[in-house]
Amino acid sequence: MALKIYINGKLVDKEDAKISVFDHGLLYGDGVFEGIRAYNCLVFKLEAHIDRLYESAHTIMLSIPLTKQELIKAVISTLKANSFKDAYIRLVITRGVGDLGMDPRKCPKASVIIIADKIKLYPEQLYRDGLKIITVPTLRNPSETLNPQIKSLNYLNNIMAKIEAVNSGVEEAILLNSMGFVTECTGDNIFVVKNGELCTPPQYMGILRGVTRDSVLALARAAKIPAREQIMTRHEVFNADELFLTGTAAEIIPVVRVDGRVIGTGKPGTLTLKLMKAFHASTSKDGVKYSVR
Ligand code: PXG
Repeated sequence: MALKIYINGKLVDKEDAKISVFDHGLLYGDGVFEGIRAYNCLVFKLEAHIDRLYESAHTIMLSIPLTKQELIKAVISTLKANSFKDAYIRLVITRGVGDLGMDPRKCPKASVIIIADKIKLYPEQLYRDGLKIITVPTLRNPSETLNPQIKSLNYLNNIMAKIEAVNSGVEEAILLNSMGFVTECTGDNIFVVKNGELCTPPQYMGILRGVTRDSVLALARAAKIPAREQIMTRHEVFNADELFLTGTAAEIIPVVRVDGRVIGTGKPGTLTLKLMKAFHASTSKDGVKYSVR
């Protein structure tokens, strides 16, 4: 059965899921998106993702032609149409069809696209052994230029960093800001563990406030693990007892080497493993339920 894609109110076969070359999402990266996961017929943290999507859209003055409830319904319909119990969901809102000028006033209606597909994960082995990552020359967009809090269709900043990581033979990259402080990775937030305490860079360092990051902070606090937002340099990263990344696609993934330095014991840490367990347990709880035939 062909994959069913939602475009502007219709569920169509993948082959027929097309948008105009005049769509400003394509011409200018003018739009916003979300990456969401469904676990065993539960869309994890769907409301948090929807809220963030509407906030991104509000900031770029993009009016989503559906209410939040209607959009939630459309996500569920897309999952049901594909009989997916587990899925990776990509919600994309573009400025819509305009002319070749960048003026968004020429785009009368935003396009709404929902793609649900099988999740592609990092190989299981990387969760057991941990990732090797590097810091890259590309700096994170400063908030005062393009706020990373807007999850926009302009991901070149992140893609540049990804290219630099891949060129060096690793999967992920740490991006610093212009002051040399650690921000985040290309599509994941970063956490260090030091002396039993969990630290992650604060939002004002110029990061996307990840939904998974928020979940991990809440899980840590519930487990009485001290957790705080703290600015950090590479020095704190190199000298961490444990290090891990968080994101919707990657969930929690341990990191064991940064720029050639071994982190902690060189193996995923005990606190990291504990949080991975707690996170997996939480994916059956916090979200919007649905059923498939
Ligand atoms: N930082 C950035 C810059 C992101 O794009 C995260 C952190 C983690 O946020 P959540 O809410 O997912 O915990 C993201 C999320 C990918 C991919 O292929 C990841 C994201 C977006 C697009 C693709 O891994 N991002």
